[in-house]
Amino acid sequence: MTKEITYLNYLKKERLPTQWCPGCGNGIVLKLVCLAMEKLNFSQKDTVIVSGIGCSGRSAGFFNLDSVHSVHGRAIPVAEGIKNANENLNVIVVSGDGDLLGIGGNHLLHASRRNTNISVVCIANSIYGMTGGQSSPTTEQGSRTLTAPQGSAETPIDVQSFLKAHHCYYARSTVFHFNHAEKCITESFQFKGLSFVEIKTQCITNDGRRRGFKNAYEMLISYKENYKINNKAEVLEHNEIGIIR
Ligand SMILES: Cc1ncc(C[n+]2csc(CCOP(=O)(O)OP(=O)(O)O)c2C)c(N)n1
Ligand SMILES: [Mg+2]
Repeated sequence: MTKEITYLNYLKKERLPTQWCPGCGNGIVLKLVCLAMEKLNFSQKDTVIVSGIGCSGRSAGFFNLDSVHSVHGRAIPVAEGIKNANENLNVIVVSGDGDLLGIGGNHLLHASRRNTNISVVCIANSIYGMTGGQSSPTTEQGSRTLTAPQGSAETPIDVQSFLKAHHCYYARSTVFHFNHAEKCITESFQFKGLSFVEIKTQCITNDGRRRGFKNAYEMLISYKENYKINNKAEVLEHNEIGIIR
């Protein structure tokens, strides 16, 4: 018997291709989220997507589900409100690193204390992509950005410790490690409590080109070279991807 729902059913096909730049990793993350929903047989009726503002914040508009394109930094409290109003819904946030960890960072911090049963997928492209490539909370130390032409002086934010302290789920992966990323997201959707999955992904237009990458493929390969999988870690090192248990 053929399955009724395939991952493509979770997308508004008439809105494809997306308006994102050629080489953008956001589409890979959309596919990962759809595959995880398909694997868990999420019904379209009972699933809601919430995004904030940014290139990645446009994600909500591509899902063939009830969705909210909310305010900058406020995707998590909007998602919590939806979940509190109807606990039977699968409530998923898909948004950017600047949105969730910069302007929205305080909401993540305090949502972790409530440990509401929502899933957050963070598209971590290490810059504010939409506004031209300013440093974001996930910018690597030494990385050149629009606002740090000599290289960022700061270390990237590490949210795993407070999420772990509040018994939330944290995983990190990259768009290069496609199967690993799918596993991280699928498990996060099954977790009863707040889950946060950080997916490292490339922005060739406003980040890669400034740092000397010729194309998005080169950026993808850099994830292969720079990140090692460790799914048994209690704490992920800077160069590790995995699931914290
Ligand atoms: C209150 C408010 N402040 C600032 C902005 C400008 N702004 C739009 S998108 C964005 C950054 C988004 O970065 P990120 O969440 O990393 O998304 P990306 O574009 O990188 O996918 C900013 C600062 C805004 N729209 N609203
Ligand atoms: Mg970003």
